[in-house]
Amino acid sequence: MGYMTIDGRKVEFTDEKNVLSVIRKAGINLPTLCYHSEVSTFGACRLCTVEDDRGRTFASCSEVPRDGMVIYTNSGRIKKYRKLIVELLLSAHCRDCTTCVKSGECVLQDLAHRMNITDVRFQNTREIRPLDTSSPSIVRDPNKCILCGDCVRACSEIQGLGVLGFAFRGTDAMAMPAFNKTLAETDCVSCGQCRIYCPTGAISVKTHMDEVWEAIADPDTRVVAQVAPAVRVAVGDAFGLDKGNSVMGKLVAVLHRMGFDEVYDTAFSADLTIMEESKEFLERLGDSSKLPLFTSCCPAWVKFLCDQYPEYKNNLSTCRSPQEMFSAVIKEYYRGYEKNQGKKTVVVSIMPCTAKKMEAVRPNSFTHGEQNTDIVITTTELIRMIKNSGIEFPTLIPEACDMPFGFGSGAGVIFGVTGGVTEAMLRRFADKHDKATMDTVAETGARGEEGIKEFSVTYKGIPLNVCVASGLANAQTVMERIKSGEAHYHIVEIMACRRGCIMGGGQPPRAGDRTKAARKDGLYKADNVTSIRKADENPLIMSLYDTLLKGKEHELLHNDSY
Ligand code: HC0
Ligand code: SF4
Repeated sequence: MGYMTIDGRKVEFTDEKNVLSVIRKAGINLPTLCYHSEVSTFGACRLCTVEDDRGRTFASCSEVPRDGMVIYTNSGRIKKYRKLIVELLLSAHCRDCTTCVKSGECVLQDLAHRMNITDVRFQNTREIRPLDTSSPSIVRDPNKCILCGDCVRACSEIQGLGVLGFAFRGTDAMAMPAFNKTLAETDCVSCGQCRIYCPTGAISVKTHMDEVWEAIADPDTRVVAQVAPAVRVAVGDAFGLDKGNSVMGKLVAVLHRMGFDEVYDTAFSADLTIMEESKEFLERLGDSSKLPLFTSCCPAWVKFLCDQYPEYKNNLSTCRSPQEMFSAVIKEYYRGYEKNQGKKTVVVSIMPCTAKKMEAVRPNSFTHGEQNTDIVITTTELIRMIKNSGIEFPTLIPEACDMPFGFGSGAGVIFGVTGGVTEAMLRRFADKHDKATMDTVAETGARGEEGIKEFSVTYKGIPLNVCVASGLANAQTVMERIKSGEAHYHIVEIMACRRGCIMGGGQPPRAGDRTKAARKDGLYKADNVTSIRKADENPLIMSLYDTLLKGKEHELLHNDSY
């Protein structure tokens, strides 16, 4: 603990790891392009440079706070210096701001505006490079790379993959895959965390908004939407509503107004997943085979396991993800003229996730040769489409989902946060459904922010070891421990994104600690106000098993292979 003087005001510091954090705590939003608290400090952009009372300038992200320091964050010299840095970055940057996918969210654009840069004095001499559009989920535009290294550190430190690195030297330098490979030729899992960390348009979501508008405009097409759990807690913020509060009812209303014929909640098929996955687990437990059971709803994790640990493929649950189960069920429902009345059905899935775009085109996401999910759009694309429609989102009166698949239990809703799938499964195993039982399940150890959680529960007298992890670097640690025989689990839940889908690669980027906590709390609150909190008590799921699913459980709800 100590004190420093920042711009003439005395500020206390405690365990802040650098001067930048103390400055921000003091309410000064010092700009940065390469600083993120969850990855290592790089110190490359120098925008957080400050001056001390002896005239020394230094990057505040790389300086440890010391008692008695006197810091100036906005002296004339520093302001000039900072403006020059942004100007130099802009001089080597493609400046098609009006048509850039990142327009309005770009940190560089925002800084240029903040610093009143209306003219760039230097000429761009970099040659124009081709875009990498090989990935089904993300696009890399080397002309917008500012070498901050954020994507490189996110991919290697959080995801443990290291798909991106620095290549070439001097003015030719850029962040890209090794050996000039395209993203499709690497071990990229499409999680989109590089896009979340990228401050400019150098890495962006591959968008599919036009395809959705086209389907809506076609009178011979029935357009059906499913909305993932984590989307509802990330949209309100973009329209000035409270951070993290679920806006599911308003989303249903706006999608109807935009022209969708039917709107459903992916929490419904998350309930289906729980029914199938818990049944599968009990079968494996019964004959002690293919344990631990690995969850299979996160496609980035599934790809990671198949690429890096193929010897464990058989341990993956055969369950399709809720996205794929729902789409297969909707397509089956409208198969046959009596139901479809000659109209083609297009399923649009609205996800917090870039990897879901990859999952939708995976060979095992087809039923009877037809792709289950036709179009996947991310939360960010949905927000843009709502703005495009001109509908005033905050004033909308909430609406309910359509029937016959219009209700998901609270168990399905919490899928969007790390530990949610496990908690939903443990609820399924519980005999009772009263609040006290639900509270007991919530306290078993599945909840919480830690990247790796381990705990034991007892099912019918059998002790079960459970592991819940998020972030692929953590998944790697878990896998190595299983491989070496150090850890023995029965159930392992992995989500590729830290904290789960609420922090997916398709969510609005640059979520600070407050936003992260609000999204998580928002999902638990939405669960709390749902009258049915166990998947096996969802009456719509029960009737589906007696009707449309009869004899078709495997073909519609499971993957034959990975
Ligand atoms: Fe998720 Fe899902 S919880 S992966 O993050 O299981 O994207 O929100 O929709 O499919 O339900 C994403 C979120 C989903 C699926 C569900 C699962
Ligand atoms: Fe997608 Fe969720 Fe997996 Fe992230 S954790 S890759 S958002 S499914």
